[in-house]
Amino acid sequence: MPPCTHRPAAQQHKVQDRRQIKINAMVVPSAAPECRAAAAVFCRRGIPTVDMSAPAGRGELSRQMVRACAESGFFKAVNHGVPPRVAPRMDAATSAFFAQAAPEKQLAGPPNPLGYGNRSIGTNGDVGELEYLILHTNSDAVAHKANAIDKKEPQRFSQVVNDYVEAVRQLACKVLDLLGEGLGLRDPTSLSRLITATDNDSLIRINHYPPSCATTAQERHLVAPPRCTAGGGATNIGFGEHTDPQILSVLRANDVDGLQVLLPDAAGDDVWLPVPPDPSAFFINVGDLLQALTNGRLVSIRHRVVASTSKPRLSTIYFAAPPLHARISALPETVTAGAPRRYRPFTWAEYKKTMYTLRLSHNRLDLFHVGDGDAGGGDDIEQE
Ligand SMILES: O=C(O)CCC(=O)C(=O)O
Repeated sequence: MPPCTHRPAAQQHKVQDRRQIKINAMVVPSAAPECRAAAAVFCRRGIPTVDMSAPAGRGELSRQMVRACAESGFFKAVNHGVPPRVAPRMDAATSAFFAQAAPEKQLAGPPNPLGYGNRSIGTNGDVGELEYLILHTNSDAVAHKANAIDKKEPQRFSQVVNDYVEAVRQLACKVLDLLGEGLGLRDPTSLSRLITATDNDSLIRINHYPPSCATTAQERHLVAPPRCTAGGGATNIGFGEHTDPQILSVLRANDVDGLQVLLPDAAGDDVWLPVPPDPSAFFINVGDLLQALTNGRLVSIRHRVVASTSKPRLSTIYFAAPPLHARISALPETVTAGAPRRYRPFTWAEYKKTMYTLRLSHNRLDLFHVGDGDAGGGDDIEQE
């Protein structure tokens, strides 16, 4: 096994929509871990990295982005334009929250699904080595929750979160508009308009992984035997494998590693690839809804977090979502005779409801596949 890959037990995720494309044609290479064999191209060229300042022009930027999202569902955005003080302020405010004693933090819980949670993820038995805070990005919702999160200065906490949300929303919109252009959409802003609708359902999630469940660095780069994970897991799981259900996720973390993405190697077998941390960058994940909207052309990326060694990992993820009533259906430009419609139309509310009945690792989109013979044309995005 090469040092930068973990082969998942029994290759259990041969999902129907899994891309067959190998990782190639990546953009600006960034530092990659040592790698001997599997997923060698990814390892050799580094993770797909996109320079948002568009040194080669906007057209080339949108092509690079579509390629990264079609091949791996994931890229690292550099020169992203997020003001430099926004993220450190958010880190300081959320670190102060997590530094409190447990009874203080519990005042912001339980996660139903918003609020403070510890180890338990969702209501179907998933657990991870982390504590977290989930907030709706609506400023009224932030202000309401801030009273339990920062009892001394709730308004200051709200301001920090609102500034962060605004900055990452702008980044997400820029990415979606560029993807819209690269996909040749008649209205390239149709994707970003879903997440700027006043009643959008976007969330912000802050994960804090304490350094309690230690593996050695060597173990993390090999197949890590479990040390403190019960139940025969192959590694110490901080956050179990899953795809993000929304449209797009914008992830930023401190300089502690742990994030891994699942991608096929040269033989077509899925392997876990560690993503080197970079607090100056944002990592963009395609979510399930974007896969459905693009009729599978862009693929949602399966990822997980493996518990780290000596330092706590702090990550903040903005999940860009449409309004609950938004109807999700393949965009007409993505449906052709050769690429018939893959998913039946559904609302985000319906998708969320289904998601809440399933384990984290479930491939939820498979439940929305159209059967043979009922694949019609694509629809325009509608918000009912
Ligand atoms: O904490 C991380 O780096 C990623 C966590 C994640 O995938 C999630 O919260 O959905």
